[in-house]
Amino acid sequence: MTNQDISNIFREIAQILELRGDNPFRIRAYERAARNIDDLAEKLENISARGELTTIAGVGSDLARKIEEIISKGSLKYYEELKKTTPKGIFLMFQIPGLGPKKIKLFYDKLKIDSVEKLEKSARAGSLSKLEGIKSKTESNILRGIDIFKKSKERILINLALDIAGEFVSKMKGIKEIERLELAGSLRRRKETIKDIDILAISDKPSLVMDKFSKLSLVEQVIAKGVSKASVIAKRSNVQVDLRVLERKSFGSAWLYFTGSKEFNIKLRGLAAKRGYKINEYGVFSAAEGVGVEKSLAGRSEEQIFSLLDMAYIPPELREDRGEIEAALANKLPKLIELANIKGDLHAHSDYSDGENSIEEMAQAAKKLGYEYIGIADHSQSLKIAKGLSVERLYKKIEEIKKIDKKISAIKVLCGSEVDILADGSLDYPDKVLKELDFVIAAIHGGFKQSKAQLTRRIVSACKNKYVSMIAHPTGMLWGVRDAYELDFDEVFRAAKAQNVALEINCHPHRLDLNDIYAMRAREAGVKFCLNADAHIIESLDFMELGLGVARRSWLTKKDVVNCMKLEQLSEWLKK
Ligand code: DGT
Ligand code: CA
Repeated sequence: MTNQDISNIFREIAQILELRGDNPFRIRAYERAARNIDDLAEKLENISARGELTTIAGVGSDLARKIEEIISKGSLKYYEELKKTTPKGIFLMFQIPGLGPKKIKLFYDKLKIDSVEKLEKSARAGSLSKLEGIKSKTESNILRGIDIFKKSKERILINLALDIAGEFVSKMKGIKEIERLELAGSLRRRKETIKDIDILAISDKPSLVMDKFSKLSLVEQVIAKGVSKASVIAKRSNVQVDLRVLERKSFGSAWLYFTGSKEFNIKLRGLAAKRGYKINEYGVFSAAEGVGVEKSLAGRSEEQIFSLLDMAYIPPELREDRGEIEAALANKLPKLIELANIKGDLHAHSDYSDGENSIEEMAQAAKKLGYEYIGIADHSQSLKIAKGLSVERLYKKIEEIKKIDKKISAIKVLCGSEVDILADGSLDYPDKVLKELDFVIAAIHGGFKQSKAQLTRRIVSACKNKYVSMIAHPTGMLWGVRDAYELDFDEVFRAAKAQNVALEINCHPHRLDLNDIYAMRAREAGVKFCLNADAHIIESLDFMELGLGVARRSWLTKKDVVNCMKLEQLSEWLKK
């Protein structure tokens, strides 16, 4: 049982209870526990073995007992009983953004709708709006929600893919015939979402490796098994995992080929051809030689191939045919930002608003990561659902942070706020309050349906406030929930640059916002960035690494990113 299996059980319990109109507190408790379990870095089994389940935020003695039952028996009686009352397809309907339990129940009771497919059909046929209280606008909203839902099912998020790939790699380390093991494909390029996981291995016993791989306990189903390639479906998330077994002498060329992207491969092949080479997954060959007499000129390592083509080594994150090949030929590739360059995080939540940990716990966790500073930025007063802070509580927090900062050595604790940009573009605290903070990160949390011009104006006017240093998750995209809102990006980038406001690369896996496409454009426009984990619990501070992938894919160097500055410089910049 993985942590996710267990959190899914809790999530489904919450959904069934919702349908029954059960006690809202009970429902929230299951949801909260599920969310916090997803964020854990450690396996529940290990925590349980130490008898420490109740130290997990939101897990009391009752839920701890249920987790223990799932771990020891592989199932939960309470859940199995509840589940009998609910058709399976209903659980997927809960994942459609904008569709709540009341409507799900109504559609099920009145129209026997118990799957996403039936729901889509009924919405298209207009039968939902024949029900009392359902407008045709609701119908089109549901169809839009179904689109977002479907999109989120086609690919999985990078953090989940990394996790699953990590499990495969760690199990495969036990296969002694494997000499070397590497990830390839979109996962190695650190794309935000992944269709399938590509793994390469070196071995001189490929068929043995194929056998052992396809029999791993992580495998749900084997879809293909050849001499040197196997494709399986993993139990987790039903994601496809491809393994290719290679010879040592062609590993570099295969790694290059299967890392992609496809567009990069095509461009590189063209370049090689111009130089009289033929390049494929087996090596680099002289184009002049006839078939059968070919001798590989390079192929052991990627470095060897780039060097034969007389170009600099291109980091995997850049391989998208966005100018990196030309830059590598001219020896003008940027020196990409690295995790070690990050000196702190300026967007962390605490239990003052909707975070799970205290300020002090957040600060200690950030210190463990080696950060020089941590910025605690809780929500502002209007964001009631996230327990946004009244002015009074904000002042209390400022005082508390001063005390904590004195108490903890070797890390600076900064007091900021994630301040809502209201519908009219004004900020959720007056200037005289903002002035008291170490920094302000402004964000849009509502009014997403405004026009492009209105939304752009809101962000631009936030940039113009002299206390605002950053704009959080600039496009508002939330994976599986909503698409990015419309913005005039050129105007936003111009304002950010002119006002010296950094745009956030929010590192939370559901956001990764700005993404690489927009961040590249912003960098070209001369904008600065800030990489923030937006952690609501200490474990999530590690999301930084996911945002780092986006930053590298966007060609960013440490000079482009404000939280690569040391504390002293950063403080200067915040004051500006
Ligand atoms: P994904 O799986 O959609 O997230 O993205 P990738 O990039 O991992 O794509 P995938 O798994 O289909 O293929 C892995 C790599 O293999 C890809 O990045 C480049 C290479 N490749 C696949 N198909 C082709 C092709 O038709 N032409 C060329 N040149 N390369 C290909
Ligand atoms: Ca892939």
